[in-house]
Amino acid sequence: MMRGKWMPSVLLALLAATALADDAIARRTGYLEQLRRLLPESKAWTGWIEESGELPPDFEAMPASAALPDPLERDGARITTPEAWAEHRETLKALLAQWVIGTAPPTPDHIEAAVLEEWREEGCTVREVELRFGPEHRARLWCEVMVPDGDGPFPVFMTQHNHRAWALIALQRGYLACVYAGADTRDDTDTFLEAYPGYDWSRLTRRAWAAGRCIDYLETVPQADARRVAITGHSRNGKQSLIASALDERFAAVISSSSGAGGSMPTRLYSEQQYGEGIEFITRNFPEWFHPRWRFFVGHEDRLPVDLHTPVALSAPRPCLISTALNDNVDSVWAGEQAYHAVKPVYALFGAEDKLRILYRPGGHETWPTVIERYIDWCDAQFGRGAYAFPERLIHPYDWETWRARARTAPDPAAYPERTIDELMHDMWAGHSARESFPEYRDEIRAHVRALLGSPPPKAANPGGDYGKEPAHIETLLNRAVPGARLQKQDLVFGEYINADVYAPHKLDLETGRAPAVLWLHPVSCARGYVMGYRRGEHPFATVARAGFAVFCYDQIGFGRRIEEVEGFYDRYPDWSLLGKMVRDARSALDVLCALPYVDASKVYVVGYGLGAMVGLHLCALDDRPAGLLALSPPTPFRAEDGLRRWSRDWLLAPQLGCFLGREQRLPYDIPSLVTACAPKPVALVTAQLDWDSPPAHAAGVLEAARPVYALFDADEALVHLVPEDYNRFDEAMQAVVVDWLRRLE
Ligand code: GTR
Repeated sequence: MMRGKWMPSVLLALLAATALADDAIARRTGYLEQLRRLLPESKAWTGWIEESGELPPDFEAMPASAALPDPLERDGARITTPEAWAEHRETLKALLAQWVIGTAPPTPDHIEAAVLEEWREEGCTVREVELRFGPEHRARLWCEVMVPDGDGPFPVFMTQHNHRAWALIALQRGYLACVYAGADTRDDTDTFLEAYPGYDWSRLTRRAWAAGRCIDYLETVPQADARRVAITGHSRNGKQSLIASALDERFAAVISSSSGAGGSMPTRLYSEQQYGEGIEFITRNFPEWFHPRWRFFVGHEDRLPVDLHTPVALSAPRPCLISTALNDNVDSVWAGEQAYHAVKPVYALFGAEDKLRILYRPGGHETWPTVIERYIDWCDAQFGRGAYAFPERLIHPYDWETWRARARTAPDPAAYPERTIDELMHDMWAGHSARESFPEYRDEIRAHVRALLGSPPPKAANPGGDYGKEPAHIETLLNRAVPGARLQKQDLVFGEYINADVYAPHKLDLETGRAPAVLWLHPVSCARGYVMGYRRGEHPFATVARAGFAVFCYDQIGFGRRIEEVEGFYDRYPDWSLLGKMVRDARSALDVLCALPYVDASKVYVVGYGLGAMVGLHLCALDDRPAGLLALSPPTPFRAEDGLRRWSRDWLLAPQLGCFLGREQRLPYDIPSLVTACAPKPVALVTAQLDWDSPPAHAAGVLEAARPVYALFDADEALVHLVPEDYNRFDEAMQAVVVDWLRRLE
């Protein structure tokens, strides 16, 4: 009897499980088809998919998080001891291998070293060595060691073949220098593939693992202090240096030099939506560097179980210096600092907070001797060889509690009633539901917005001029010297001494023409401000200008030319907000833009992307001059999950809003309020289908909530939601969406 009952329930359970598994397969197949539709062709990737038969993971079943995963969180609990971390570290390593870098073999047992050549130079001996290891010693690695005269043992400075000149500086500083054939200029790591056929490691992982073989060898060299080995490399070699340090704890220090995407830049925070090098770019241009599985996450970056702050976390508590340049387009100052804050607690677990530092240098992606001397200062400081100071320098304000302690005024959520978005919209609108009373309604919203942007310091108008124009070398650094074909560019200075570039079609007569115009508000874009650091095709501002618009572009505070202006902002203006400053700058831009002789001031549109959309919404709510707003990847409602934290606490854009964290229902305005304050002007929200930062459903909700106000003006059609099948990027297809909307208004 038991049996009779038992059988059907097992069968049912089996059937249900099979149906679920089928659903998951169908979803995963769907993701793959969509990726193949959206992503530019990568033959290497397609080949891998065909060969391996792999499908993307079931994203729906993976936890989503816009914030960086906390390295100290395990199954919802927090790790509080070094012992627990040691265990968790292995899990993170395995996840990193699985999703991003592939798996490397264990340390080989026995390594053979044959000296190829040895010679004397000034105060040192130089030796070229061939290492052989692995099954039947089939794997091979060339390296060169430069040993200072004397007994040693000397600390070791290790880097890749192409950075030999860096090694010479280290030698000059008394290090045993070691360079190995794990670089584009000399790479022996293909021999590893033959020796270890069962591993799916990518090229950078092989190179990183090669560095460990050099330590194996150095452990046999009496003049080498194998307990004091530092590894470094630049850019792609910065990536491999971090991987080396993550994989092999014998590295006593690591310096990641402008390592960028797949290095120290987390994918969630440094991608195409931040004008950086996203997964799509890097896995297509350099298909061998990482595991092809990583490419599945384009458009689903928020599902990555480990992000690229993990190799730094895995280096804790060993010294790690993250070196970058302020205008380095391979990196992002903002994303780097966010990653730093995310990893710091791991170092804190060991009381080793000062072992993690960011080192800024001026300029772009390049390095020069001063920079390398600083790297060696860092090694000296860590190895007890010199008291070099590496004070913590952070550019973007981060610490909300400090802001709160200093601000003389801050909003009090208790002063406002608790309301859902619907209640908020309804209550505020209820008193004014006639066209004539709209200005009162709008003024009420404006008053709330102004109050939450903090107290602005004094301001007098600037009609614009050209004193202080961007000099040519800065234009070159920020990649905006040449306006490009069929365009002309005017440089000017506006507001509080801010540089702007106006791009216009070359046929527009600047004295007699009258063109519609666009105020362009860029997203988080550290290295180059309004110009993309990485791009496919044309720049958005150029596309729009070619379509017949005068496009007013400038770097917002904290980006491009103005990167350092954000540092210490709240020391200077404790009661104001960065968002308030950004809106002020945008309004000053309108002062000048609307007065340009070749601009039709009745046709000035605002186009903002990401952060720029946030600024644009506030600008248009406060200022009557724009004729319309297009917001790409707009902010989600503050009342939505995680809608407030990013703007207010993770990054002090509007710290006043942070007072409402956990009490969002008391906010006296929300994103739909901003839209309604623009009524009846056209407002378009553009959210790519795969935009996890600004999901289409939220934008749809915002417009829905705003519709009753627009209906009063019979302007329902002015509110538009565009949802291209895409991920969050501003490529030419997305630019066409923008141009199309602008043209329709024309
Ligand atoms: C770039 C790549 C960067 C960086 C750089 C380099 O093209 O996009 O991530 O690795 O190469 O290594 O110089």
